[in-house]
Amino acid sequence: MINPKDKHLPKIDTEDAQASEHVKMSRRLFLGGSAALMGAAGAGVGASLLPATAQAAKGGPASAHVGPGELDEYYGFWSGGHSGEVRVLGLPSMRELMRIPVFNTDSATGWGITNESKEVLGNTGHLNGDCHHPHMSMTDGHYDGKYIFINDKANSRVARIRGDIMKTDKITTIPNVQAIHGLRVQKVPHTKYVFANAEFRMPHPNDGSEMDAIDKYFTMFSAVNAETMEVDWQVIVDGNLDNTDADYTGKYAFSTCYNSEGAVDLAGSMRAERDHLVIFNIERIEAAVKAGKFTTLGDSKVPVLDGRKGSELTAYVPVPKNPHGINTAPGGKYAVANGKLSPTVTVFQLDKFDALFEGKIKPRDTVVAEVELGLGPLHTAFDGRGNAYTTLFIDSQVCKWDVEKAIKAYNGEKVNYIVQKLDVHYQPGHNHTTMGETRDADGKYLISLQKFSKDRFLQCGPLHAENDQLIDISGDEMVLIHDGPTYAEPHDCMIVHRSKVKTRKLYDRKDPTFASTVAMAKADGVNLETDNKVIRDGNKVRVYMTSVAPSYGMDKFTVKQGDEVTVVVTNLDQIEDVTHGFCMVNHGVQMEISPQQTASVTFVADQPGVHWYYCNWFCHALHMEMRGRMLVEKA
Ligand code: RUQ
Ligand code: CUA
Ligand code: CA
Repeated sequence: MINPKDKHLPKIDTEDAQASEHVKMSRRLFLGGSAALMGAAGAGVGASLLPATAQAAKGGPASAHVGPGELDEYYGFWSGGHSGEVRVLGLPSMRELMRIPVFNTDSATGWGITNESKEVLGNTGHLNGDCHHPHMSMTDGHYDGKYIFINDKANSRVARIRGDIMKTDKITTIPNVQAIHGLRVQKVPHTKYVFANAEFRMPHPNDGSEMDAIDKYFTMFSAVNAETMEVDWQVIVDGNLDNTDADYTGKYAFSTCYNSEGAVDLAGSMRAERDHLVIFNIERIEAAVKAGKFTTLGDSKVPVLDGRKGSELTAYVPVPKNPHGINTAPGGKYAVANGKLSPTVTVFQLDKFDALFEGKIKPRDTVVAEVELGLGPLHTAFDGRGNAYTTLFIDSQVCKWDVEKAIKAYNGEKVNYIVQKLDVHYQPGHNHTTMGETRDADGKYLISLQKFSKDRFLQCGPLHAENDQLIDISGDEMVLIHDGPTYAEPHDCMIVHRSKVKTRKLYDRKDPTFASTVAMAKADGVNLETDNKVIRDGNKVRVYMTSVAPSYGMDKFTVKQGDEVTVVVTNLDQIEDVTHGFCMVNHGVQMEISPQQTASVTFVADQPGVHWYYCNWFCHALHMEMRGRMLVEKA
């Protein structure tokens, strides 16, 4: 086994390996230190941070170390897979900064427990989720910081997270499909649509009358409106849908299909040597919707168009074999489909799609290279300098290759398009470069997300952590600089320069996330900012209280056994980071109330007696004393 460290660090001629290690270390520390000083002199947020690479200004690879009190240069948004959440990391330190509950319940924040979160979650009754693909909204191919979207394969949903407060604010269930997998945003002119692939083919109508008429099954490509979060249209396709991406003109989106066979079993879905990429012509689809050339399915009102083979709304390009990821290069000249069961990647030249839809060229004429990289290519990322980085699942490697040289080699020239292969540990799926899915790809870091960690960390029972590895790609060679254990399962991530993310420190009192609660208070004649009041409405009781560290505005209230009690807390603190909580002991309720936020929770007071409530977010030296009593009178 090759040690990647030996391969890529500059050779130092000494017999004492430890001494050379020491030389490298101190040089790194020296560079880090001087960069820190420069950062301090340059001052201000956005000034460059310590080991800001370009192979750490040629002194060796960058360090993932970000010193105490120093800020990271990038935000990483990590899919939490079947944990159902999204995680926010800082890069290069890989420190976990925040968790954003989405398709899960979260005890700390009360997500799935509070009325405000239940309103977002809807009443699907699903407490689980399986998210894969987080992507930030864009304007003209640049991240705009406004939203982050994520799919839920488990319950066929798409969620939106607000960039300013980092909370989920909308969740949409996609009708008439099963298992939303691939998700990407329209990059240009701005994110009007979020494209969502439904993976599994199914009967229509799916009314229980038939299981085995599988030739009648189909699935659909959906366009979710980024602002309304309604589905604007759906397109029926041949085969199934795996991953998706969009171009930089706003005209096309395209998805891979691994099951062109339409099989329902494993062997069947591997029968064909080629499956396909399906290209969606957005202008034509929008025109067809406008002209009323659509149907609807079931109870849903969403326009459904037929994009199966022969339709002028789509084009199908054969691609070997069970292709998985599809990735558009920054700037949008090329997109790369990753072969999975074929050792190849297929390179499409996107400006040929117009000619394809005009019937001037054949589907395969859009392919400008199809070259071998290694076993199990799954996803590709780009550095903005003409290099692509493809994960090889079976080889446990990242392959760096030169796109223009690959095209030359495909055309018969004798050039070596493979630049380097780096071992990763072990079995990579997605990878992602800093800013790499936008026009602003800066080629500093690559994240490789491994499905297995095996022996890399202390073990914690049979269930292992996964391993997210940080690689410095700023120089001629990739150098592994950090191993990051993660909990199930970061399918995918994206890395956004911190200048693109602008978050609030306090809630705006007009924040729409608690607008319904504000409206309820208004109807009760309650001023949330001043009043501490109990309102009785039949057997429904609404308890309104304020909070200022270290006390609630109300230290006791009385209800009757069997009442449905809604506690509404408004945090009047104006100080950054002073979040309060509300927990009613033995009632299964708990929530976060951040500064200037209103949050509410409803429960049944079914146990007579005195019940304590307390603040469970540490807020003050007298945090333990921040508590009160509810008396439940026997019915
Ligand atoms: S997929 S490991 Cu769910 Cu994005 Cu490729
Ligand atoms: Cu308020 Cu702890
Ligand atoms: Ca197949």
